[in-house]
Amino acid sequence: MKDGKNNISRRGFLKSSVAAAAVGAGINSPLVKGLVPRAHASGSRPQGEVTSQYTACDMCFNRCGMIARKQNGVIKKLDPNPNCRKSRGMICAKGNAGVQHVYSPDRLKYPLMRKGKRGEGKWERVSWETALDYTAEQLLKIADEYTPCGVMFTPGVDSQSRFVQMFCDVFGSYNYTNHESMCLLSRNRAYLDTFGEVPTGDVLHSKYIIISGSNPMEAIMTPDTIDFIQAKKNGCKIVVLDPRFTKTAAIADEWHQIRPGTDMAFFLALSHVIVKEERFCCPDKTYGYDQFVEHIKDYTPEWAEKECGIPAEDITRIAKEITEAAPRAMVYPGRRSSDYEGSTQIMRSRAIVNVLLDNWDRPGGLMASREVGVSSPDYEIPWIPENPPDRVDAGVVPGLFNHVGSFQIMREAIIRQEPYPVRGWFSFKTNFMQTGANRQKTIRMLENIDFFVNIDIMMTDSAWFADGVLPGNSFLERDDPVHALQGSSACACAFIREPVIDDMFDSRPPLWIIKELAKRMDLEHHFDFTMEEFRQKQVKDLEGALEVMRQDGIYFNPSKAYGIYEGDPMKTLSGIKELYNQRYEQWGIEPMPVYSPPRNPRDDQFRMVVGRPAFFTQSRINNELLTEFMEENTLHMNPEPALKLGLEDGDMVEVESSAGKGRLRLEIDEGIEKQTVYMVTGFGALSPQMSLIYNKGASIAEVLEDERDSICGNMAMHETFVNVRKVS
Ligand SMILES: Nc1nc2c(c(=O)[nH]1)N[C@H]1C(S)=C(S)[C@@H](COP(=O)(O)OP(=O)(O)OC[C@H]3O[C@@H](n4cnc5c(=O)[nH]c(N)nc54)[C@H](O)[C@@H]3O)O[C@H]1N2
Ligand SMILES: Nc1nc2c(c(=O)[nH]1)N[C@H]1C(S)=C(S)[C@@H](COP(=O)(O)OP(=O)(O)OC[C@H]3O[C@@H](n4cnc5c(=O)[nH]c(N)nc54)[C@H](O)[C@@H]3O)O[C@H]1N2
Ligand code: SF4
Ligand SMILES: [Mo]
Repeated sequence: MKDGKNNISRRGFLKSSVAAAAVGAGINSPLVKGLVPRAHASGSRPQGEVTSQYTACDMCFNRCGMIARKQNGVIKKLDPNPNCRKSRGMICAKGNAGVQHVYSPDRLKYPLMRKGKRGEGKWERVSWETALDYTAEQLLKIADEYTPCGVMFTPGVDSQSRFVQMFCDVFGSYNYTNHESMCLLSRNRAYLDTFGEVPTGDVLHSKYIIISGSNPMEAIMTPDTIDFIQAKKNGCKIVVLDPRFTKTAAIADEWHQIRPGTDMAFFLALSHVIVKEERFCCPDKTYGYDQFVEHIKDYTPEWAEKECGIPAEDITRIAKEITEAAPRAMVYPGRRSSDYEGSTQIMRSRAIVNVLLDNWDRPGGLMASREVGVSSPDYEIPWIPENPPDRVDAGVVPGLFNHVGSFQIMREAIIRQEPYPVRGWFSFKTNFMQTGANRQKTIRMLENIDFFVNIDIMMTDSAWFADGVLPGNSFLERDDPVHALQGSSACACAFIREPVIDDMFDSRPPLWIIKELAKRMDLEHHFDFTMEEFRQKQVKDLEGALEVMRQDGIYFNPSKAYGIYEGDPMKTLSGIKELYNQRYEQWGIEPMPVYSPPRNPRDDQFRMVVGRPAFFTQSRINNELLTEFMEENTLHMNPEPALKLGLEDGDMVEVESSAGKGRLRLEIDEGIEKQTVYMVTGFGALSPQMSLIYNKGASIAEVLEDERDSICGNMAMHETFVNVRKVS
């Protein structure tokens, strides 16, 4: 047993969970009460003492509060932490499967260096000393020849990714990117350019919610996923627009099978009705109201019906209903928006409806960031005179986020070696070979990469193509910095992780790896701190917070939840909510969303859309407890086109786009739009060491074409058109 300070004695634990249930009564008492654990499940007679320790899940980015139960040095079970308001005292199937994440036989055990050709799978086991020496030498060599910007850094979602960012900065590269440019940047762009801030939805207190382009019943977001159910019980009306009949559609009051890519037509028409019927209270609190009224005068419900397929009378009715519920109403500010070339403007049309609902910073509407109070310790970024003037992906789209750029544009730049060569890749906890659309292009990019080092816990497809593979440790083996969490009215909280078990095999924590590399590059002074010293700096303004994190597994800051702005200006250029965006005007793009119909597949083609099931996170599916739910992916197709193509449920089909192809079984799905197909991400692994998913199903990354959002460079995956044919 490590002497982690957040161990809970069993008695202490039971006491604290009962207390938590009582405290939580105001929030969600039946849920929390149901979770007070019994000492042991009846019938189980453990041999050694069962110890319990607080931690936080890392099976996806939500970081739900957890309690690890350990016996004889082995983690036996992961339970929810009832004190955690963000996760409402729950964990999901993926969280439960965290035990298998740690103990998977497929875990990377030692540092490996490539021997054969890339992707050939010939590896040599080396010591950490050798691996670190070689990695540092290669990165320095590239920096020497091509400047430090010659190395691209891509850390994934992790509490320690901040250290990778620091490493990138002090190494001297601007070429940092992460999952965000394949995930949520179009959403962020749109909300920043409307409200000056990216909000969270106050689902729990809402009376009317339109969910469009999100599927929170499967794409789990805490607490939203749980709160949708509670809100519905409280009488909230839920309207879902999705070309697929999802689990979210299943709990909704209304589901409209919208034509893919036409959401803007629906939302502009919604605005049209709200404005025309003078259902908006406060035009003077917005920038460009008059121009907006003029702009949407022809976007009538009758016009929109022809575009999106949703009847005009429904659009008119929904506009009336949602404004009657306002301000306790919203268009849900869903997360993933890596869909269309026009995603930012589609998202803007949704954000604008939220402006018209006057729901900003109010209960049941959109919430501004609450204060958690965790600080980000400063560090100095060196000035490197020989570096190029900007990021390698700069200047291609007007609304690029300078801090993360765009993987899509970077990959193009690396392939063309323009505007300058990038020859190194440092990746921690990402698997772009499965999550970046157009896998063949990623492989092509590697032709111009002299050295690719990948830190993962498994030999993923990305690791399989690396030159050096370093085994990272998992969340249950780690000391992590303080991590602040936001997420609706429930939470402004923070937690830490302390090791539940020792590092398995020869795996190492990210900060250790970075410190060791920094030592070899004369950069160690930047990392001259212990984890505890770093945490102390993070909580310098929160007296006693670390103790609370250790005692309860979570610290909650009871800061103001609503009315945070209270008359203060918005963080937009005009200081008020922008219907008309001045910056877009400066950039020479449409200041208000202008509808143009999506590109559509030919009659013999289908549009591929992405999404996720509740039991997998992205490509992290090589987990025995989770592949039980799905052993291989299938291609979902509506019965009508299937009949035309002579296809039956279970047939083996080939799905092919201009990017690539894959073979998998067909699944007849009555809930999917006729010219749309869908498949789950992560299967069809190239790496034989992903033993549960190697050669199982097909990889969607191989098939997805890689268009991009024309404003912010986010990957646009739903612009993919495919042909489907039967194969034997
Ligand atoms: N086709 C398709 N593509 C998509 C999406 C989609 O839905 N479909 N979604 C997009 C979105 S929204 C996102 S956010 C991105 C996500 O893109 P990625 O961040 O690339 O996604 P993951 O599959 O979560 O990759 C995480 C990697 O971290 C490894 N890992 C897990 N735990 C640890 C650990 O403790 N230490 C280390 N070192 N490694 C660890 C896993 O083995 C895995 O290889 O993908 C985007 N791409
Ligand atoms: N179980 C699980 N939960 C997760 C994740 C995970 O991998 N697994 N990943 C997490 C991450 S990183 C993210 S970003 C979030 C993503 O969470 P969400 O933003 O909810 O994303 P998706 O699951 O991609 O859902 C997108 C939905 O949009 C639909 N859609 C496709 N085209 C259109 C269109 O033109 N119009 C409309 N109205 N709908 C359309 C798709 O059919 C799909 O149901 O989920 C998070 N939660
Ligand atoms: S939603 Fe599930 S996988 Fe994600 S952090 Fe919570 S319990 Fe873990
Ligand atoms: Mo994401």
